[in-house]
Amino acid sequence: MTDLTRPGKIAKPVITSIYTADPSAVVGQDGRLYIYASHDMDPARGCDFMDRYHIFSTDDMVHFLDEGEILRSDDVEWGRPEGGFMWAPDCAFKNGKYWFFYPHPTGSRWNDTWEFGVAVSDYPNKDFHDIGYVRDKAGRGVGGNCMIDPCIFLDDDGTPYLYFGGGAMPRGCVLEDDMITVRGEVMPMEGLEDFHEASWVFKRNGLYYMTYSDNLERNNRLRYAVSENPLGPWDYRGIYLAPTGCDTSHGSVVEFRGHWYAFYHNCVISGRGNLRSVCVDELFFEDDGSIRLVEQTDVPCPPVGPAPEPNPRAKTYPASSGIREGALTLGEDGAVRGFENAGSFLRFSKVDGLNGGRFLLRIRYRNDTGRLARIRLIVNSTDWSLVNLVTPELTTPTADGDATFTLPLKPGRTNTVDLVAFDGAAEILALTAEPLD
Ligand code: FUB
Repeated sequence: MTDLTRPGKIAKPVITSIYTADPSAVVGQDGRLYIYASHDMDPARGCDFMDRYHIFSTDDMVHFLDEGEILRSDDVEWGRPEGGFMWAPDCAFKNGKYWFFYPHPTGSRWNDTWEFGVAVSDYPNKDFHDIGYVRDKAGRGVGGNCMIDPCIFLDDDGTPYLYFGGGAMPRGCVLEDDMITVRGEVMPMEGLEDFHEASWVFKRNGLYYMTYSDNLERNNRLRYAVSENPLGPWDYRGIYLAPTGCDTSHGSVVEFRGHWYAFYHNCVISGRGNLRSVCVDELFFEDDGSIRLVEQTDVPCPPVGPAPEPNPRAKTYPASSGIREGALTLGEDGAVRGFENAGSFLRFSKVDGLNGGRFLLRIRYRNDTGRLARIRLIVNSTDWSLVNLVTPELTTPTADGDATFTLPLKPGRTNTVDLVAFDGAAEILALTAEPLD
């Protein structure tokens, strides 16, 4: 019998270069699977600094592409002055547009002032802009104390339902066609046992499922309940994801190319509950519609589509072509070894941004030290992020010695990319810049 009170086997994350959590997996109109995740900024301070949402996508459930940053707290005019606190988001397609919902406080007293921001785009993966937050007919926000984790669910007839809540207060409502105004009343979701946060709703064989995290101390799990009505009352069914080794748990369930998947997070890379990593495993239903306990695995899901083709417009810059500053030792092949003295850096100048736009930067590296190494990624003098160079035990075919990060480059051979040693040791082999648009 599985012990459901403590972590068992720990899964290998599918996103390793930066820390991500709270994955909402959604199949786009183009048939690709998109993950709308929150971003645990590194270094962390509680969950206060969470910011700069990145989207990830896949066609085959093996290779996950960083689509880049879509929204940061600085872009949210109505948001708290101190920024941060961009928590678990979700997204849905309606009226020809993608609607991205995210919880964010309006004031400095963050936990009393949550609202549900809405950003909209013609695309599933870029060009989102904030249009304000969800309000009732009288123009009042529907958030408030502990009101986090929006989940947007579109029923077969196109009716949009919004779910949210935290701290034993699960809520649900219908939205108007404008996707930002509540139709009718916000209702308590009844019948959920030990609700903590992280609502997620999907439908299978005419039955509505609500998943959510529970309150098991330092070891939250994911539970579920079912209903014949999208707003309940719900019939509690059980736990489908055991503890992942993190204090929080948060996930989504999605059907993609004939398989069902459970997305969730753990903290196996960092060992810290506020620097989390997105994982995915296949999910199975029993004949009676109940969900089998998800097996958290350290192997990739079987591919359900073709692996991505190499991008013919990608350009690779070997480490030996970079300018080295500080105590970086070199191997015979010119690759940078011993990349471990904080502040030392490897500079690639004249990186070609072609016509400008979104580029995936791929840092090829080797880390056989047995521990995590991190570098700071600075492009055109802007500090974008710390980037993980994880050890082979944690890489998947996606991240096989490649750390990736998507950001905008300027047109032409005008871009400077600095990889600055932060901690740990690794060998940098090359940098590839790959245009995404
Ligand atoms: O990621 C910040 C918060 O932690 C989320 O909103 C919760 O669901 C929990 O995962």
